[in-house]
Amino acid sequence: MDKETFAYSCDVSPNDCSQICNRHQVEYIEDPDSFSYSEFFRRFLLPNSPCVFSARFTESWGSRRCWVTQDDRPNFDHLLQNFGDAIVPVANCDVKEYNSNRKEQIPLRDYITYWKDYIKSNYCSPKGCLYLKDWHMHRTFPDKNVYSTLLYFTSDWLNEYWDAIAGDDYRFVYMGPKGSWTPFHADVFRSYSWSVNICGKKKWLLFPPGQEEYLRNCHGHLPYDVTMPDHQDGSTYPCSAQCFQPLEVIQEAGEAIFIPSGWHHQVHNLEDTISINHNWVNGCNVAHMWNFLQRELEAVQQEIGEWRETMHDWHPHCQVIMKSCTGIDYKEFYTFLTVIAENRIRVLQDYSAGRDVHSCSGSSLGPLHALYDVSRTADVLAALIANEDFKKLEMESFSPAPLELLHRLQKTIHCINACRINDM
Ligand SMILES: O=C(O)CCC(=O)C(=O)O
Ligand SMILES: [Fe+2]
Repeated sequence: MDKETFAYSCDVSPNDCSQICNRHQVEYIEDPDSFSYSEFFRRFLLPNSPCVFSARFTESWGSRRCWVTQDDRPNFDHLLQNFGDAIVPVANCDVKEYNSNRKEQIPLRDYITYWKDYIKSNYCSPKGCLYLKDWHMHRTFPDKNVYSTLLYFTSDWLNEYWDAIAGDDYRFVYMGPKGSWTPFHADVFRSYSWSVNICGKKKWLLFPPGQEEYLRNCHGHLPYDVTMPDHQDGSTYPCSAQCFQPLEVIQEAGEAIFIPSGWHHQVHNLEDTISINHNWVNGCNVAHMWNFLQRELEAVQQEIGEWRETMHDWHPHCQVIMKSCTGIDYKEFYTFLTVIAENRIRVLQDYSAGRDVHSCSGSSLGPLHALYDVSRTADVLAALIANEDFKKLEMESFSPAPLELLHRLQKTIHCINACRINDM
Protein backbone atom coordinates (compact mmCIF):
# COMPACT_ATOMS: atom_id res chain seq x y z
CA MET A 1 0.00 0.00 0.00
CA ASP A 2 1.38 3.44 -0.91
CA LYS A 3 1.47 6.53 1.37
CA GLU A 4 -1.34 8.38 -0.43
CA THR A 5 -3.67 5.40 -0.10
CA PHE A 6 -2.79 4.99 3.56
CA ALA A 7 -3.51 8.69 4.21
CA TYR A 8 -6.80 8.39 2.29
CA SER A 9 -7.79 5.27 4.25
CA CYS A 10 -7.33 7.24 7.49
CA ASP A 11 -9.77 9.93 6.27
CA VAL A 12 -12.65 7.85 4.92
CA SER A 13 -14.73 5.29 6.69
CA PRO A 14 -14.68 1.94 4.91
CA ASN A 15 -17.72 0.55 3.13
CA ASP A 16 -19.48 3.77 2.27
CA CYS A 17 -21.18 2.29 -0.73
CA SER A 18 -23.73 5.02 -1.37
CA GLN A 19 -22.20 6.02 -4.68
CA ILE A 20 -22.53 2.55 -6.16
CA CYS A 21 -26.23 2.04 -5.66
CA ASN A 22 -27.26 4.00 -8.73
CA ARG A 23 -24.53 2.65 -10.95
CA HIS A 24 -25.76 0.31 -13.66
CA GLN A 25 -22.56 -1.33 -14.67
CA VAL A 26 -19.81 -3.11 -12.85
CA GLU A 27 -16.35 -1.73 -13.61
CA TYR A 28 -14.00 -3.76 -15.78
CA ILE A 29 -10.24 -3.79 -15.22
CA GLU A 30 -8.42 -4.66 -18.43
CA ASP A 31 -4.69 -4.25 -17.90
CA PRO A 32 -2.70 -5.89 -15.08
CA ASP A 33 0.31 -3.69 -15.78
CA SER A 34 -1.49 -0.45 -15.05
CA PHE A 35 -3.63 -1.50 -12.08
CA SER A 36 -1.97 -1.34 -8.67
CA TYR A 37 -3.02 -2.81 -5.34
CA SER A 38 -3.49 0.71 -3.98
CA GLU A 39 -5.89 1.57 -6.77
CA PHE A 40 -7.96 -1.54 -6.04
CA PHE A 41 -7.96 -0.63 -2.35
CA ARG A 42 -9.18 2.94 -2.98
CA ARG A 43 -11.66 2.26 -5.76
CA PHE A 44 -13.18 -1.08 -4.74
CA LEU A 45 -12.25 -2.33 -1.26
CA LEU A 46 -12.91 0.86 0.67
CA PRO A 47 -16.17 1.79 -1.14
CA ASN A 48 -17.28 -1.88 -1.10
CA SER A 49 -17.92 -1.91 -4.88
CA PRO A 50 -17.80 -4.90 -7.22
CA CYS A 51 -15.50 -5.17 -10.23
CA VAL A 52 -14.35 -7.65 -12.86
CA PHE A 53 -10.74 -8.35 -13.85
CA SER A 54 -9.91 -9.42 -17.42
CA ALA A 55 -8.60 -12.91 -18.18
CA ARG A 56 -5.11 -11.41 -18.55
CA PHE A 57 -4.87 -11.33 -14.74
CA THR A 58 -5.04 -15.14 -14.50
CA GLU A 59 -3.10 -16.06 -17.66
CA SER A 60 -0.30 -17.73 -15.70
CA TRP A 61 -2.55 -20.12 -13.73
CA GLY A 62 -1.74 -23.80 -14.29
CA SER A 63 -5.42 -24.80 -14.03
CA ARG A 64 -6.27 -22.59 -17.02
CA ARG A 65 -4.13 -24.90 -19.12
CA CYS A 66 -4.36 -28.34 -17.46
CA TRP A 67 -8.02 -28.32 -16.42
CA VAL A 68 -9.25 -27.18 -19.83
CA THR A 69 -9.17 -28.87 -23.25
CA GLN A 70 -8.09 -27.25 -26.53
CA ASP A 71 -11.72 -26.37 -27.24
CA ASP A 72 -12.15 -24.63 -23.84
CA ARG A 73 -14.15 -27.42 -22.18
CA PRO A 74 -13.49 -29.05 -18.79
CA ASN A 75 -10.66 -31.58 -19.16
CA PHE A 76 -12.38 -34.55 -17.53
CA ASP A 77 -9.44 -36.93 -18.14
CA HIS A 78 -6.99 -34.65 -16.36
CA LEU A 79 -9.36 -34.11 -13.43
CA LEU A 80 -9.96 -37.86 -13.12
CA GLN A 81 -6.26 -38.70 -13.18
CA ASN A 82 -5.31 -36.09 -10.61
CA PHE A 83 -8.30 -35.93 -8.28
CA GLY A 84 -10.56 -38.90 -9.15
CA ASP A 85 -10.53 -40.40 -5.62
CA ALA A 86 -11.26 -37.13 -3.81
CA ILE A 87 -14.58 -37.00 -1.96
CA VAL A 88 -16.44 -33.88 -3.02
CA PRO A 89 -19.67 -32.14 -1.93
CA VAL A 90 -22.38 -32.14 -4.58
CA ALA A 91 -25.62 -30.15 -4.45
CA ASN A 92 -28.80 -31.02 -6.31
CA CYS A 93 -29.99 -27.77 -7.92
CA ASP A 94 -33.48 -29.24 -8.37
CA VAL A 95 -34.05 -30.03 -4.67
CA LYS A 96 -34.67 -27.09 -2.38
CA GLU A 97 -33.77 -27.60 1.28
CA TYR A 98 -34.56 -24.51 3.36
CA ASN A 99 -33.07 -21.72 1.17
CA SER A 100 -30.35 -23.90 -0.28
CA ASN A 101 -29.93 -27.25 -2.06
CA ARG A 102 -29.62 -30.78 -0.74
CA LYS A 103 -25.95 -31.85 -0.66
CA GLU A 104 -24.18 -35.21 -0.58
CA GLN A 105 -20.53 -36.31 -0.58
CA ILE A 106 -19.37 -38.51 -3.48
CA PRO A 107 -16.07 -39.37 -5.18
CA LEU A 108 -15.10 -36.89 -7.92
CA ARG A 109 -14.85 -39.91 -10.25
CA ASP A 110 -18.62 -40.55 -9.86
CA TYR A 111 -19.44 -36.87 -10.32
CA ILE A 112 -17.52 -36.77 -13.60
CA THR A 113 -19.26 -39.93 -14.84
CA TYR A 114 -22.59 -38.23 -14.03
CA TRP A 115 -21.51 -34.98 -15.75
CA LYS A 116 -20.43 -36.74 -18.98
CA ASP A 117 -23.73 -38.71 -19.08
CA TYR A 118 -25.68 -35.53 -18.40
CA ILE A 119 -24.08 -33.82 -21.41
CA LYS A 120 -24.70 -36.89 -23.60
CA SER A 121 -28.38 -36.90 -22.57
CA ASN A 122 -28.71 -33.29 -23.64
CA TYR A 123 -28.47 -31.81 -20.13
CA CYS A 124 -31.16 -33.96 -18.64
CA SER A 125 -31.04 -36.71 -16.01
CA PRO A 126 -33.39 -38.47 -13.57
CA LYS A 127 -30.76 -37.55 -10.93
CA GLY A 128 -31.44 -33.84 -11.56
CA CYS A 129 -28.90 -31.10 -12.17
CA LEU A 130 -25.94 -31.78 -9.84
CA TYR A 131 -23.46 -29.04 -8.92
CA LEU A 132 -20.10 -29.75 -7.25
CA LYS A 133 -19.61 -26.83 -4.87
CA ASP A 134 -17.54 -25.75 -1.90
CA TRP A 135 -14.87 -28.39 -2.50
CA HIS A 136 -11.82 -27.61 -0.32
CA MET A 137 -9.45 -28.66 -3.10
CA HIS A 138 -6.58 -26.50 -1.83
CA ARG A 139 -6.80 -28.02 1.67
CA THR A 140 -6.66 -31.58 0.31
CA PHE A 141 -4.09 -30.93 -2.43
CA PRO A 142 -1.97 -27.98 -1.21
CA ASP A 143 0.91 -28.81 -3.55
CA LYS A 144 -0.98 -29.02 -6.82
CA ASN A 145 -0.17 -25.39 -7.58
CA VAL A 146 -3.12 -24.86 -9.88
CA TYR A 147 -3.60 -21.15 -9.12
CA SER A 148 -2.21 -18.30 -7.06
CA THR A 149 -4.40 -15.71 -5.38
CA LEU A 150 -4.24 -12.35 -7.17
CA LEU A 151 -2.32 -9.74 -5.17
CA TYR A 152 -5.50 -7.63 -4.82
CA PHE A 153 -7.15 -10.39 -2.76
CA THR A 154 -4.24 -11.23 -0.48
CA SER A 155 -5.21 -9.20 2.57
CA ASP A 156 -7.20 -12.19 3.75
CA TRP A 157 -7.59 -12.42 7.52
CA LEU A 158 -10.09 -15.28 7.34
CA ASN A 159 -7.75 -17.77 5.69
CA GLU A 160 -4.75 -16.40 7.60
CA TYR A 161 -6.60 -17.17 10.84
CA TRP A 162 -7.83 -20.63 9.84
CA ASP A 163 -4.41 -21.55 8.48
CA ALA A 164 -2.83 -20.42 11.78
CA ILE A 165 -5.05 -22.65 13.91
CA ALA A 166 -5.07 -25.42 11.26
CA GLY A 167 -8.86 -25.39 11.52
CA ASP A 168 -10.63 -24.79 8.26
CA ASP A 169 -10.33 -22.72 5.14
CA TYR A 170 -12.52 -20.72 2.81
CA ARG A 171 -10.90 -21.68 -0.50
CA PHE A 172 -13.16 -23.57 -2.86
CA VAL A 173 -13.59 -25.16 -6.27
CA TYR A 174 -16.97 -25.21 -8.02
CA MET A 175 -17.79 -27.22 -11.13
CA GLY A 176 -21.09 -27.83 -12.82
CA PRO A 177 -22.92 -28.22 -16.10
CA LYS A 178 -24.75 -25.52 -17.99
CA GLY A 179 -27.91 -24.76 -16.00
CA SER A 180 -26.43 -25.39 -12.55
CA TRP A 181 -26.87 -22.42 -10.24
CA THR A 182 -26.48 -21.03 -6.71
CA PRO A 183 -29.57 -19.63 -4.96
CA PHE A 184 -29.86 -16.05 -3.66
CA HIS A 185 -27.57 -15.43 -0.66
CA ALA A 186 -24.93 -13.20 0.94
CA ASP A 187 -21.61 -14.81 1.83
CA VAL A 188 -20.58 -16.39 5.11
CA PHE A 189 -19.97 -13.80 7.91
CA ARG A 190 -20.69 -11.13 5.25
CA SER A 191 -17.23 -11.82 3.86
CA TYR A 192 -16.06 -10.76 0.40
CA SER A 193 -15.67 -13.34 -2.27
CA TRP A 194 -13.58 -13.50 -5.39
CA SER A 195 -14.23 -16.03 -8.10
CA VAL A 196 -12.32 -16.96 -11.28
CA ASN A 197 -13.75 -19.05 -14.11
CA ILE A 198 -11.20 -21.66 -15.17
CA CYS A 199 -13.51 -22.42 -18.09
CA GLY A 200 -17.13 -21.63 -18.91
CA LYS A 201 -19.33 -18.64 -18.23
CA LYS A 202 -21.41 -17.39 -15.29
CA LYS A 203 -24.22 -14.89 -14.92
CA TRP A 204 -24.15 -12.99 -11.63
CA LEU A 205 -27.13 -11.01 -10.30
CA LEU A 206 -25.86 -8.56 -7.69
CA PHE A 207 -27.87 -6.56 -5.16
CA PRO A 208 -26.18 -3.78 -3.12
CA PRO A 209 -26.51 -4.17 0.69
CA GLY A 210 -29.96 -3.28 1.96
CA GLN A 211 -31.78 -4.07 -1.30
CA GLU A 212 -32.54 -7.56 -0.02
CA GLU A 213 -34.90 -6.00 2.54
CA TYR A 214 -37.29 -5.15 -0.34
CA LEU A 215 -37.20 -8.75 -1.50
CA ARG A 216 -38.55 -10.27 1.71
CA ASN A 217 -41.93 -11.99 1.48
CA CYS A 218 -44.84 -11.24 3.79
CA HIS A 219 -43.34 -13.60 6.43
CA GLY A 220 -40.01 -11.74 6.30
CA HIS A 221 -38.18 -14.53 4.46
CA LEU A 222 -35.64 -13.89 1.70
CA PRO A 223 -36.24 -15.45 -1.70
CA TYR A 224 -34.63 -18.66 -2.90
CA ASP A 225 -34.69 -17.71 -6.59
CA VAL A 226 -34.96 -14.00 -7.45
CA THR A 227 -35.68 -14.80 -11.09
CA MET A 228 -39.06 -16.39 -10.28
CA PRO A 229 -41.90 -14.28 -11.66
CA ASP A 230 -43.84 -14.45 -8.36
CA HIS A 231 -41.61 -11.65 -7.05
CA GLN A 232 -43.78 -9.19 -8.95
CA ASP A 233 -46.77 -10.32 -6.86
CA GLY A 234 -47.34 -7.48 -4.36
CA SER A 235 -49.42 -9.58 -1.95
CA THR A 236 -46.58 -12.11 -1.39
CA TYR A 237 -43.65 -9.69 -1.81
CA PRO A 238 -45.07 -6.36 -0.56
CA CYS A 239 -41.94 -4.22 -1.18
CA SER A 240 -40.44 -5.84 -4.29
CA ALA A 241 -41.43 -2.90 -6.53
CA GLN A 242 -39.01 -0.69 -4.54
CA CYS A 243 -36.02 -2.95 -5.18
CA PHE A 244 -33.42 -1.86 -7.76
CA GLN A 245 -32.93 -4.11 -10.74
CA PRO A 246 -29.86 -6.23 -9.91
CA LEU A 247 -26.52 -5.48 -11.50
CA GLU A 248 -26.04 -8.23 -14.04
CA VAL A 249 -22.54 -9.44 -14.84
CA ILE A 250 -21.54 -12.03 -17.42
CA GLN A 251 -18.22 -13.49 -16.32
CA GLU A 252 -16.22 -15.15 -19.09
CA ALA A 253 -13.49 -17.80 -18.89
CA GLY A 254 -10.38 -16.55 -17.09
CA GLU A 255 -12.06 -13.45 -15.65
CA ALA A 256 -12.13 -12.73 -11.92
CA ILE A 257 -15.06 -11.09 -10.16
CA PHE A 258 -14.86 -9.27 -6.82
CA ILE A 259 -18.07 -9.53 -4.77
CA PRO A 260 -18.12 -6.97 -1.95
CA SER A 261 -19.30 -7.51 1.62
CA GLY A 262 -22.99 -7.96 2.26
CA TRP A 263 -24.01 -7.86 -1.41
CA HIS A 264 -26.66 -10.54 -1.97
CA HIS A 265 -26.23 -12.47 -5.20
CA GLN A 266 -27.48 -15.35 -7.30
CA VAL A 267 -25.25 -17.16 -9.79
CA HIS A 268 -26.06 -19.19 -12.95
CA ASN A 269 -23.63 -21.29 -14.99
CA LEU A 270 -24.41 -20.47 -18.62
CA GLU A 271 -22.02 -23.17 -19.87
CA ASP A 272 -20.19 -26.14 -18.35
CA THR A 273 -18.10 -24.19 -15.86
CA ILE A 274 -15.25 -24.70 -13.42
CA SER A 275 -14.38 -21.90 -11.01
CA ILE A 276 -12.20 -21.22 -8.01
CA ASN A 277 -13.35 -18.90 -5.28
CA HIS A 278 -12.30 -17.68 -1.85
CA ASN A 279 -14.23 -15.97 0.91
CA TRP A 280 -12.15 -13.35 2.69
CA VAL A 281 -12.29 -10.68 5.33
CA ASN A 282 -9.86 -7.87 6.05
CA GLY A 283 -9.61 -4.44 7.66
CA CYS A 284 -12.07 -2.93 5.18
CA ASN A 285 -14.94 -5.32 5.95
CA VAL A 286 -14.19 -6.68 9.42
CA ALA A 287 -16.73 -4.19 10.84
CA HIS A 288 -19.35 -5.78 8.53
CA MET A 289 -18.46 -9.14 10.02
CA TRP A 290 -18.76 -7.77 13.55
CA ASN A 291 -22.15 -6.15 12.76
CA PHE A 292 -23.34 -9.40 11.25
CA LEU A 293 -22.37 -11.36 14.38
CA GLN A 294 -24.22 -8.90 16.60
CA ARG A 295 -27.37 -9.28 14.48
CA GLU A 296 -27.04 -13.07 14.55
CA LEU A 297 -26.75 -13.06 18.33
CA GLU A 298 -29.78 -10.77 18.63
CA ALA A 299 -31.77 -13.20 16.47
CA VAL A 300 -30.77 -16.11 18.74
CA GLN A 301 -31.60 -14.07 21.86
CA GLN A 302 -35.05 -13.35 20.46
CA GLU A 303 -35.59 -16.97 19.54
CA ILE A 304 -34.95 -18.24 23.09
CA GLY A 305 -35.92 -15.02 24.90
CA GLU A 306 -38.63 -16.71 26.98
CA TRP A 307 -35.99 -18.65 29.00
CA ARG A 308 -33.80 -15.63 29.73
CA GLU A 309 -34.86 -15.27 33.37
CA THR A 310 -35.12 -18.96 34.24
CA MET A 311 -32.03 -20.44 32.62
CA HIS A 312 -28.86 -19.67 34.63
CA ASP A 313 -26.53 -20.20 31.63
CA TRP A 314 -28.76 -18.41 29.11
CA HIS A 315 -25.97 -16.13 27.77
CA PRO A 316 -23.41 -18.92 27.16
CA HIS A 317 -26.20 -20.97 25.65
CA CYS A 318 -26.95 -18.19 23.13
CA GLN A 319 -23.27 -18.27 22.14
CA VAL A 320 -23.42 -22.06 21.61
CA ILE A 321 -26.48 -21.74 19.37
CA MET A 322 -24.89 -18.87 17.49
CA LYS A 323 -21.76 -20.92 16.86
CA SER A 324 -23.78 -23.85 15.55
CA CYS A 325 -25.79 -21.58 13.21
CA THR A 326 -23.08 -19.26 11.89
CA GLY A 327 -19.84 -21.22 12.54
CA ILE A 328 -18.38 -18.73 15.01
CA ASP A 329 -19.15 -17.21 18.44
CA TYR A 330 -17.86 -14.05 20.17
CA LYS A 331 -14.95 -15.88 21.79
CA GLU A 332 -13.75 -17.22 18.45
CA PHE A 333 -14.20 -13.79 16.85
CA TYR A 334 -11.95 -12.45 19.59
CA THR A 335 -9.37 -15.21 18.92
CA PHE A 336 -9.54 -14.35 15.21
CA LEU A 337 -8.75 -10.68 15.99
CA THR A 338 -5.97 -11.79 18.33
CA VAL A 339 -4.19 -13.84 15.65
CA ILE A 340 -4.29 -10.95 13.15
CA ALA A 341 -3.30 -8.39 15.80
CA GLU A 342 -0.30 -10.44 16.99
CA ASN A 343 0.89 -11.06 13.41
CA ARG A 344 0.70 -7.35 12.52
CA ILE A 345 2.31 -6.15 15.76
CA ARG A 346 5.19 -8.53 15.00
CA VAL A 347 5.54 -7.17 11.43
CA LEU A 348 5.68 -3.59 12.69
CA GLN A 349 8.10 -4.40 15.52
CA ASP A 350 10.40 -6.16 13.05
CA TYR A 351 10.08 -3.26 10.66
CA SER A 352 10.93 -0.72 13.38
CA ALA A 353 13.94 -2.80 14.41
CA GLY A 354 15.14 -2.86 10.78
CA ARG A 355 14.63 -6.64 10.51
CA ASP A 356 13.53 -8.37 7.30
CA VAL A 357 9.72 -8.69 7.38
CA HIS A 358 9.13 -10.42 4.08
CA SER A 359 8.54 -13.88 5.44
CA CYS A 360 6.03 -12.91 8.17
CA SER A 361 2.26 -13.48 7.83
CA GLY A 362 0.55 -10.25 6.86
CA SER A 363 3.71 -8.51 5.67
CA SER A 364 3.53 -8.94 1.90
CA LEU A 365 1.52 -5.74 1.32
CA GLY A 366 4.05 -3.60 3.16
CA PRO A 367 4.32 -1.93 6.58
CA LEU A 368 1.67 0.72 5.88
CA HIS A 369 -0.85 -2.03 5.22
CA ALA A 370 0.18 -3.70 8.48
CA LEU A 371 -0.39 -0.37 10.22
CA TYR A 372 -3.80 0.00 8.58
CA ASP A 373 -4.66 -3.54 9.78
CA VAL A 374 -3.54 -2.71 13.32
CA SER A 375 -5.73 0.35 13.42
CA ARG A 376 -8.81 -1.49 12.04
CA THR A 377 -8.22 -4.37 14.49
CA ALA A 378 -8.00 -1.87 17.36
CA ASP A 379 -11.29 -0.21 16.32
CA VAL A 380 -13.21 -3.46 16.15
CA LEU A 381 -11.62 -4.80 19.32
CA ALA A 382 -12.64 -1.61 21.15
CA ALA A 383 -16.23 -2.13 19.95
CA LEU A 384 -16.13 -5.77 21.04
CA ILE A 385 -14.82 -4.89 24.52
CA ALA A 386 -17.60 -2.30 24.94
CA ASN A 387 -20.29 -4.79 23.90
CA GLU A 388 -22.61 -5.87 26.75
CA ASP A 389 -22.89 -9.48 25.56
CA PHE A 390 -19.11 -9.80 25.21
CA LYS A 391 -18.70 -8.49 28.78
CA LYS A 392 -20.88 -11.36 30.03
CA LEU A 393 -18.45 -14.02 28.75
CA GLU A 394 -15.96 -15.65 31.09
CA MET A 395 -13.04 -13.49 30.09
CA GLU A 396 -10.54 -14.92 32.61
CA SER A 397 -9.89 -17.71 30.10
CA PHE A 398 -9.11 -15.25 27.28
CA SER A 399 -5.43 -14.99 26.49
CA PRO A 400 -4.18 -12.33 26.00
CA ALA A 401 -6.69 -10.32 28.05
CA PRO A 402 -8.76 -8.16 25.65
CA LEU A 403 -7.85 -4.82 27.27
CA GLU A 404 -4.18 -5.70 27.34
CA LEU A 405 -4.26 -6.52 23.62
CA LEU A 406 -6.09 -3.27 22.87
CA HIS A 407 -3.45 -1.28 24.74
CA ARG A 408 -0.65 -3.06 22.83
CA LEU A 409 -2.35 -2.22 19.54
CA GLN A 410 -2.78 1.41 20.56
CA LYS A 411 0.84 1.59 21.70
CA THR A 412 2.00 0.13 18.36
CA ILE A 413 -0.01 2.74 16.43
CA HIS A 414 1.36 5.50 18.65
CA CYS A 415 5.00 4.42 18.35
CA ILE A 416 4.86 4.00 14.59
CA ASN A 417 3.05 7.32 14.11
CA ALA A 418 5.59 9.08 16.31
CA CYS A 419 8.76 7.80 14.76
CA ARG A 420 8.54 5.91 11.52
CA ILE A 421 5.56 6.85 9.40
CA ASN A 422 7.45 9.22 7.11
CA ASP A 423 10.01 6.57 6.23
CA MET A 424 7.44 3.88 5.34
O1 LIG B 1 -20.36 -19.74 -8.53
C1 LIG B 1 -21.33 -20.00 -7.82
O2 LIG B 1 -22.20 -20.82 -8.14
C2 LIG B 1 -21.51 -19.28 -6.50
C3 LIG B 1 -20.33 -18.51 -6.08
C4 LIG B 1 -20.62 -17.55 -4.98
O3 LIG B 1 -21.69 -17.42 -4.48
C5 LIG B 1 -19.51 -16.72 -4.50
O4 LIG B 1 -18.38 -16.82 -5.01
O5 LIG B 1 -19.75 -15.92 -3.58
FE1 LIG C 1 -21.60 -16.20 -2.71
